[in-house]
Amino acid sequence: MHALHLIISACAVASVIGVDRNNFKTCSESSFCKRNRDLEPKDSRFHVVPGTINIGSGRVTFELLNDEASFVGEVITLVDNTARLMINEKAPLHPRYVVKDSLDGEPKTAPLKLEEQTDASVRVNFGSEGRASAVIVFKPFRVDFLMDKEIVTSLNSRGLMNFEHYRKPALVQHDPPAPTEATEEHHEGEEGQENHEQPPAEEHQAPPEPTYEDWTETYKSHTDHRPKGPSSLGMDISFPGVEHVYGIPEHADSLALKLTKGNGAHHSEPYRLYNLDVFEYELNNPMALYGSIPVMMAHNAQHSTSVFWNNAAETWIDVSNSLAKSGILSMLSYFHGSDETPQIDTHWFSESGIIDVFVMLGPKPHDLFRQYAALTGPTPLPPMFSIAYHQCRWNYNDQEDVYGVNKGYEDHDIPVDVIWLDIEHTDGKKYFTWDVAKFPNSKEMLDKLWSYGRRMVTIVDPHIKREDGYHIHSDASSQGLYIKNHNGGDYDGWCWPGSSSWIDFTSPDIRKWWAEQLSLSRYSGSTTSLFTWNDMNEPSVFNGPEITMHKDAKHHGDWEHRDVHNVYGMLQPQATGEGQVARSGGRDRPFVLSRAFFAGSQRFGAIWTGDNTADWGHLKASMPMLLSIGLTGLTFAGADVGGFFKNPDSELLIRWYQAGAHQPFFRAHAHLDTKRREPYLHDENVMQRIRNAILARYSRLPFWYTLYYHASKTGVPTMRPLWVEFPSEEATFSLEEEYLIGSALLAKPVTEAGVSSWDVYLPGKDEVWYATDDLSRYTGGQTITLSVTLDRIPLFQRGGSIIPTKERIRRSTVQMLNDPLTLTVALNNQGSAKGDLYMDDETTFDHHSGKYLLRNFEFTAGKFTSRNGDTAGSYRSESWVQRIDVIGITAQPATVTLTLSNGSQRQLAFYFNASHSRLVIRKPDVNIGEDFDIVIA
Ligand code: NBV
Repeated sequence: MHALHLIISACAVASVIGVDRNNFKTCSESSFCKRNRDLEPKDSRFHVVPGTINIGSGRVTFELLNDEASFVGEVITLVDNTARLMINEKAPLHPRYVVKDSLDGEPKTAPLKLEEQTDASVRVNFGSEGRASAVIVFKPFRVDFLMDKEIVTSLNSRGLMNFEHYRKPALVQHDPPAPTEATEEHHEGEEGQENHEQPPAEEHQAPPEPTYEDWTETYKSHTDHRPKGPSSLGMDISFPGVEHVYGIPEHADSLALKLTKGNGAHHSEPYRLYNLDVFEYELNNPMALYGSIPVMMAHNAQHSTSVFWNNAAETWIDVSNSLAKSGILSMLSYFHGSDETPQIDTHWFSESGIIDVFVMLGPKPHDLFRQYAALTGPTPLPPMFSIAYHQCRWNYNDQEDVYGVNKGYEDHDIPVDVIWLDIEHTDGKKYFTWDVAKFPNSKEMLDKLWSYGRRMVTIVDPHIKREDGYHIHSDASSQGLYIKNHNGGDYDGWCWPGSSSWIDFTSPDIRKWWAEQLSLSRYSGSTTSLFTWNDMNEPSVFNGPEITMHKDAKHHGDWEHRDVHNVYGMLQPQATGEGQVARSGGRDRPFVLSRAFFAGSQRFGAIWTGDNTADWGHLKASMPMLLSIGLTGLTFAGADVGGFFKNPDSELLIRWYQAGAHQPFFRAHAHLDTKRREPYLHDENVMQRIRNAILARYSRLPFWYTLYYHASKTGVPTMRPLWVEFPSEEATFSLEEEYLIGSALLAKPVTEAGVSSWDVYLPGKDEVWYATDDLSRYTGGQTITLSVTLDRIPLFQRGGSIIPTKERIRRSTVQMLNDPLTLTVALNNQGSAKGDLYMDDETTFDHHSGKYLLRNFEFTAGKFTSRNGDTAGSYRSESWVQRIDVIGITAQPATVTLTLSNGSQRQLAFYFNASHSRLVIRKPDVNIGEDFDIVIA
């Protein structure tokens, strides 16, 4: 056993050969995937049982039949133009898993109005201002959702719905193959009772039931005992009138999803959602990665719609396109004019659970963010330090090494907020411990960092070393906190510490226990300036099938790992964050970074895109990857700056810092085998460029923080594809290398070597864009060719926006709290602009009880105003407005007059630069919390 594991982990660490596709299933190697994918569009086998339609308040229920079993269906109408379709077996042989952890509470139902009921269909109206309707067609069964009388989403219109009801093992069941070496090893020490159901004797007399496949399934040396038999389900979902769909991360692929089936298919495999630790993942690939968010957005110039497939089992999604056939449309011709509409057809199938689909009807991208946040929760406001710059490495060797890194930043006047420790800081990979030879006094180290305003993050993975005397293992084994194998013993697999077991985070009680491990008394050597990184939580199991857990492992509530796989990883950061909050007596906001994620993960911290590679392709891929993840609710996301594997040359490293500084989560990280590459280790000119990128992040932190504030209110991502802000501009629909930060900044980081010019599309015919460095003015609706040097970060401020910054160079955000503010006003074609600023104490939950401040800024007709944007906010900031820059102003003013809310007035000094069309208003020196006006005459 050990030899095998050593080989696997050695490969995982040492080889540099790219992804080993042999470790991961293709669709045809996964029996349920193949069964579902092979289905051909046809009239659905499912139909609504006549007389079973029941229209209640906020829901329509019905029974469905196929040739084999009965099902119950519900269309639930929810507030804000959202609906849910749930289909389960009527009397399943075993309960079927319904995912609850993704949701931020029970979705709020909305009343519905019956519009029409016939023998063939029922149509109900719901949502805001009666704009949304659902039509349930009985035979063949399909459900259409309409917004403003247009069909925007059709479910089962291609008849691909499938629902493998649980059944007793059929007579034709093959015997499970003899356990192989690996499976025996995996379960070594256990009694080999096969406790999955065997057909009772009398069943043998009955006619054989149809069988889908063998009950058990083997993959390589692994046997999935699948005691309940096949249980997959699927449904087709079409988006009429749409040619672009987005989302379903995590894939290292384009932002606009590619076709996977039919004419023009780019990929031969469906997109796969199954949280996996993929060593050296490949780009342009629909293979599964570390996280899964089963949410897809469909967009055209008129409307945006999205669907959330709330299922945590292994899921695959085919994407194809078609022209909607007149036959289908004619059935619904009472809504439709045209009979030739392009559409995207998708086909979703999962291994177990139920059909549970939320449909969000928009109709605009911003509506979708709000609608999805109402279901799964928004990103809570992160503490300020966590959106600043992080320095990580596998590994900082010891306390002295950490001090050296701190000193490197100090000596070169480069801000950094957090230094990270990877797995080697522990005593033998036992999380919540320290290797005391290397870290003899962790508290002293943490306090020393804190004296510079710097925090630390340590890694805590979900696999627990099975070692006697290790307190976490002792508790977990004696109190039954581990996931079980299919025979009921503790699941025992191989990971960094060697033989390990995995905490069962699906149990609320076990999460509570885990949270207690974060307390200062349990986590010895920790302080309140220590935060957490949850890695390997897909979970990664070196000797498991596809490097993850066996699907027949058992969780709390007797659910199989198969049912919960994709949500498991999210529940670890949830428990970890709860522990950090409890540790501070409920005062401080938590910070946890997780590698695995699922729908709803945004509630529990940040994620990153895992083990990327230091090459230009991976830098480029970080943009669409982060955009997809952000579109589906998880805006607090980043990619390892510099690339995890291999050594970046200095040009790539500079470009990566420039990109990372303009992405939502900004952390440099590197593999154990790479050369040290902290910014201060490079030549002066390289170091200065990296430093400038980091400074660009720090100066705009007030702006980023305000964007995170908006994300916390409405779910809107901080990093946005251009079409989110320019929804009717088709030229933006496939752009993925450039993006907006909020709605005011457009970034297109350089992602190629040796370039001296860089093409940037600036959206909006009526818009003006200003390069943030030389203030050149460009009109929108065109592609410009920008000349770039290694110093230049292509970044544009949108005319009509006002951006707050803090310009003093500091060690960390702690020292910046009360620093003065600069406001940059970029004028649009009408000579006006708007913006806002959110502030609070940056660390605690006091903003929940009103301790925050929101300012609204406006510039119009030569007058700048600052007004309270939320009178409920009572935070008093010590920050002052030190400068106001007005960009795009053509005439030199004669006077600039400040008027305070008490009526007192003062002339302000100013400076006008005609060639840059820039007016600098000096020292208004007004507290940021005050109302004031400035008139330029
Ligand atoms: O803990 C070591 C690494 C970590 O540095 C990296 O960021 C994770 O994605 N970890 C994976 C395990 C091993 C990777 C080869």
